[in-house]
Amino acid sequence: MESLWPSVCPFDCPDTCGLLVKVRDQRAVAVGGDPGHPFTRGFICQKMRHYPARVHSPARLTQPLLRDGAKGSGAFRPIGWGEALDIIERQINQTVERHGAEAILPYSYAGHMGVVQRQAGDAFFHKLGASRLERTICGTTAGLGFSMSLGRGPSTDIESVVDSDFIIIWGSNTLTTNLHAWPFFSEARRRGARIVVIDPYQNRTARRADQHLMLRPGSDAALALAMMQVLIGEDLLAHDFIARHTLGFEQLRERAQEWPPERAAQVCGLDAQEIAGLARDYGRARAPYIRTGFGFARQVRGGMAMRAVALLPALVGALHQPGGGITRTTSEAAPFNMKALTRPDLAPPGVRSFNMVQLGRALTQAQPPVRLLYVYLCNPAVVAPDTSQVLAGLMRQDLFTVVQEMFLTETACLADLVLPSACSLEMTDLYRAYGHYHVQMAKPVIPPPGQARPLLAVFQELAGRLGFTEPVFRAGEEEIISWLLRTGSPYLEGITLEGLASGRPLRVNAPANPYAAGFLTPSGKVEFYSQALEALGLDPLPAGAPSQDDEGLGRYALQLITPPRHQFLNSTFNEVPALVAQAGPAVILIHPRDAAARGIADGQEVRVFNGRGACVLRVRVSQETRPGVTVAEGLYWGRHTPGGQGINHLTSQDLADLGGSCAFHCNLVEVAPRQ
Ligand SMILES: Nc1nc2c(c(=O)[nH]1)N[C@H]1C(S)=C(S)[C@@H](COP(=O)(O)OP(=O)(O)OC[C@H]3O[C@@H](n4cnc5c(=O)[nH]c(N)nc54)[C@H](O)[C@@H]3O)O[C@H]1N2
Ligand SMILES: Nc1nc2c(c(=O)[nH]1)N[C@H]1C(S)=C(S)[C@@H](COP(=O)(O)OP(=O)(O)OC[C@H]3O[C@@H](n4cnc5c(=O)[nH]c(N)nc54)[C@H](O)[C@@H]3O)O[C@H]1N2
Ligand SMILES: [Mo]
Repeated sequence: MESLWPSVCPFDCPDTCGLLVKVRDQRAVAVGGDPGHPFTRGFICQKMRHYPARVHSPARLTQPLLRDGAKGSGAFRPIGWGEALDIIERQINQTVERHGAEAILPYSYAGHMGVVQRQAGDAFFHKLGASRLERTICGTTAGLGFSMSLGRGPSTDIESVVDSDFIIIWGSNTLTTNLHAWPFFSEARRRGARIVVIDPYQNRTARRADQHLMLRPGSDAALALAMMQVLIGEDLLAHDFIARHTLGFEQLRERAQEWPPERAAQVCGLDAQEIAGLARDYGRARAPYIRTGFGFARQVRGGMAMRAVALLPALVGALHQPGGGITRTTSEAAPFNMKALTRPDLAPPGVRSFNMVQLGRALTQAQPPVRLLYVYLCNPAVVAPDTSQVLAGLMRQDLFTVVQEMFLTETACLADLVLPSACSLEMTDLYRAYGHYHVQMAKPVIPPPGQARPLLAVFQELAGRLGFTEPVFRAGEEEIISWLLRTGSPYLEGITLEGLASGRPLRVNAPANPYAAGFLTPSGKVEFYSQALEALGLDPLPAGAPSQDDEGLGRYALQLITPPRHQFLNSTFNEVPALVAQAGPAVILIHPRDAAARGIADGQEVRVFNGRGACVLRVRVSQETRPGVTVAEGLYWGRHTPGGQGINHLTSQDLADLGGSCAFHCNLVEVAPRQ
């Protein structure tokens, strides 16, 4: 007997697709798109078409595993849940007794985006008094930079962009990382819009655009300031909007004067005419729109770059034009009552915290040391920067590491205890998106394999053993979802547990134009001049200085960016052989001029290195990147690369200017033929 069930894609992608899962004999035999989903409209990415192979993979963990050999040897023996939980309970009690609760550190991110399971450990670690984790690895720099200009809250609805006549895709590889936005952009193009991509290399999206500005990584703020100069100098301004809704225009005018297109052209590696032309097209468009990716914010001055770009629509009044505007994230239109689940009030005051970008330092340098690391929904041995220091930390003999996972990832291989996890098709959860305005609930459609369990069940059992009695440690998923919906927010009015139980996507009450009612900045206006930044000792105006990898300056000549690969989702899907095969070998893209200068030929294996580490990749010599810039797409597990080392051996733990994210695309490296 076959049946078809609604579900939701659990992965960290703006699209949060509505799915239909075909189930036979308690197995998911096919996953497809739900045609009834207003944003994702019935098609899914290549990765998710392989979801059944991932869910039912022979490599899936089905039993708790205890290390049974040297650390990192990968030798484990299966044990029962009772024994596994006894061990964790004992480890926690011993650690607290001997070293205090702050010697415990949870480490989690976004392997599963359902709100309940993703946050299932928070209340537990708060109550325990464990060290706090700042979960900043992805979007906090982009978020803070953007909000310093336009404020918090949701941004332009991608569905409205069909009415735009000029679309800039700025530092986003939309066709790979936000696929379901493309039909809306295409529809705008069918109606006459032009699509411009601003990106250091010719990614999949740039190939389909009408124009591609291949700027140097880290130079976006200079480009935005030069555009401002042209808009102001040629009076392509929305005077009425500026007068009513912005703060600090006169100071901005002065700052922009410092950035004639000729100066920006030097910094960006572009032609001054090209920059002026872009500004004119943008300024003359009826409803210009910008899709901001995260790309240009993953730079050491990435917050400032995002802030500068976010100011452009205010100069031309695009924020009040149907079809125009700017999109960064939509998730703030679903402001769930997260505290009911995460219970920050349970944490003792003054507990120390670690930025997750700096896990390497936390595990090797923190005093007093971290003794018990509890990892879930994250694969830091691959995704965190400065891998060699992360690995040195995980190899410490006096560190006990628990990893809750679906697969023996590189992180799990370094654990002392591995717990098998259920996946999205096997648990109940609530989903919101960061690329559209729909929320949806999914219920289990198949049972978990073997002894795999949902995260919530595991943390609740541990809480019980430690004598934690708050309701959050007993409530079921649906009860928790009902708490999450109690917000009083007009956005969530009418969204009920009963409505969600249908399994259908429900649209939140985000206004058609999120900027119609003003801006959630301190002044209520768009802030060309930001007193909040000034108070932080930072430049109150957008600043054009480019980002650079100071550590490599003068030592390594090539910039390296490390954006997502089409076939993977961060490091996930490395466990699906068909997708690994499709992704092909881990490659570094290098311009013919740079290859020739180093005697490197297409297809050769090269050593890519800097002061932080090295890895071996296969070269693709190509004009798809610019001279001086190399590109390595994707987070391959180390074991899938020729030298066994992933790309994050080359990236830095230093934080970006605002919000504490990682400058994953700001690296200087050198490349040499493999010895
Ligand atoms: N297939 C697939 N989809 C994904 C992911 C994945 O790994 N694979 N990851 C998901 C996650 S977690 C996220 S956060 C999003 C990220 O989605 P994006 O925002 O698209 O990804 P980024 O890594 O930020 O890179 C976007 C683009 O920025 C460019 N870039 C790098 N540096 C600069 C710069 O200095 N200036 C400019 N203008 N561009 C620059 C890169 O070349 C890349 O083309 O995607 C999600 N979707
Ligand atoms: N060089 C470089 N590094 C990057 C990036 C980059 O662009 N360049 N991107 C960064 C970004 S944007 C992000 S968001 C981070 C992402 O970093 P992570 O959040 O660590 O993402 P994944 O690599 O997908 O790892 C998630 C893990 O969760 C597991 N998982 C999935 N579902 C479940 C589940 O239901 N239960 C349990 N227990 N586990 C599950 C998966 O098997 C996987 O191993 O990586 C960052 N790292
Ligand atoms: Mo991310």
